[in-house]
Amino acid sequence: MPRANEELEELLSEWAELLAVSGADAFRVRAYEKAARAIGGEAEDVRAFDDRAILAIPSVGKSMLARVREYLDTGTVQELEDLREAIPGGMRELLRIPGLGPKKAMLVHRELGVASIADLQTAIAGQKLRGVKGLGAKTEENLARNVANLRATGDRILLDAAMTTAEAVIASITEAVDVEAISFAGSLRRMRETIGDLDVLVASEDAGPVMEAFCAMPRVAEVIAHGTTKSSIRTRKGFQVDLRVVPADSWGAALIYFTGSKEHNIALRHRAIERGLKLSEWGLFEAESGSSIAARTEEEVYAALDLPWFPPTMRENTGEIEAAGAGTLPEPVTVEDLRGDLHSHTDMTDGVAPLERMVEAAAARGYEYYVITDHAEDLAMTGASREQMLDQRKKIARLQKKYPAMRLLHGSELNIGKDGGVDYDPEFLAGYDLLVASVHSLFRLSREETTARLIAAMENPNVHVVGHPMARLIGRREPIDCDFDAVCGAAVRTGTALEVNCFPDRLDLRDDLVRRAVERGVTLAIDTDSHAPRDLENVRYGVATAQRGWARAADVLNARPVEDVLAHVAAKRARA
Ligand code: DGT
Ligand code: CA
Ligand code: CA
Ligand code: ZN
Repeated sequence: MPRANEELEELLSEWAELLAVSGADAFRVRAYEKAARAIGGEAEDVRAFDDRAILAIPSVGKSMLARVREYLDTGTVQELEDLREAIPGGMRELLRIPGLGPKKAMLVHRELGVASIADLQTAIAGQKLRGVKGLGAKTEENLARNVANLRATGDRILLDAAMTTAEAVIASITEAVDVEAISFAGSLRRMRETIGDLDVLVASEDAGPVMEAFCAMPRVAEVIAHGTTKSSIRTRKGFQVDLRVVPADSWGAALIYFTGSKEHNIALRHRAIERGLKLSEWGLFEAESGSSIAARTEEEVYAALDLPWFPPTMRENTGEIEAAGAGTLPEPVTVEDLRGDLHSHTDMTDGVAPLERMVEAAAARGYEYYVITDHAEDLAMTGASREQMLDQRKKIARLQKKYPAMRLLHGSELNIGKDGGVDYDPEFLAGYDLLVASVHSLFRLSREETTARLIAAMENPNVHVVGHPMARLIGRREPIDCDFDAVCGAAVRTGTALEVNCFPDRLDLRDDLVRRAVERGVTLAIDTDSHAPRDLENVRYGVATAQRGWARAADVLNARPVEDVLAHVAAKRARA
């Protein structure tokens, strides 16, 4: 059964949004948002929690407990159902548009009858918004641009949302029927940063019951196609899922085919033809006689083409087949290679969980070290004062005694200013074990200014890792513009690591930039930037992104022992 945490997070965020569009006060909306984040960020399945354990989750009080209980007992909450009835379904999607808050969404709904993004586009095209009191032509132009932006990536979904759905689909099928093998395939298995549709592959001699179970899942909103070995559905969240059933005999060939990429498949097929063979989703065959050479496992099929097995993250036909042939394909970094995390937050700044809970979650992963890097003072509204930081350092020292096998390090996430300067002063910074520095403002400076800004930050002996270096938010904010090769050059020269941030809406550096950085000898840090215990599990997305960029364990700072990480910091400070 899927964890109740994600379901509750989704339910409470929907609730918060519906409250917002219905004009509830901001304090109430915030309470639902905070509870949603805290429950989603809880590492254990709340289904197994008693009332006391639920109340121990940050931001969950008595009234929220009652709603959580009602959901766990009945599968829904009546009060939310009433809100759903009262507010048109499309209103929620309007809130996805940057620049259209709940107040403006209500305004266009009341004045123009707009109840979906499509309605809004029609209203914008007809220049109707500028006539509404409180909006104007400027707002209309901004919204037009933001809607267009949203459409550009809006049809693809983020990796973690796709993964959560795929895992739930697989659980539903395997609970209902026995199958010989089941896997997600397509771009999800390759861990692209966004996913068009979800592909699930099943090996079974009896496809009928699998199809039935798939189309009857509670999350299905619409059956797009129901065939004998292929079906497609759309979930209530609007995700399309394609399912295929193949015989176990051709599992390996089918998995290669449906994992793709299409370009990787095409290159494989050419390689087969060169060898007098024919490759399809059914297997690898002799072209003349049609007799089968290999089909049962991926390894067999690749081996018959004189190739090693490729991790799905490296199947984009960007040179992997040639490199494998030449014996130069790198062995990519894995989740197991990581020994610690260099970037994490607590509720002292904008995290949802206290220090103790974050450290407990890191220890549960078996990490050898964990760096707490709450936001520094220059970050408006959020950053911590020096007193708070020093107080946290004492708490960490006390907590360290409880964790003899894991080294706790005190850091901070500094803010890179316009000219590359950072928070605090050199004396205060010298008191930290390790420092991350990130761009959190002024995202649209010129290419020259941005390049100089990043390089200046890296020249600072107290900047050891650049956090989410391109500052992008997938589908919401473009990367900052810089001369990336110059940035890599400075990273190598100054001994600064560049982060691969694991947050599913960041994945920054993104895959192609990882590849360029690795080629230039840059040291990477694969960090979760966790704001909740559950976020630590995002390592799999960051590691996949690093694999897509062909990074090896040797390229990754936090795949090294703690002594090496501290030596990296000391080496940089010694140059000053
Ligand atoms: P997406 O869904 O846009 O994120 O990307 P994919 O890669 O999941 O693409 P999708 O769902 O259209 O197809 C799943 C896999 O099936 C794809 O990765 C490779 C295979 N495939 C689909 N169409 C073709 C094709 O025309 N030729 C070949 N060789 N393979 C194909
Ligand atoms: Ca797909
Ligand atoms: Ca598909
Ligand atoms: Zn952070």
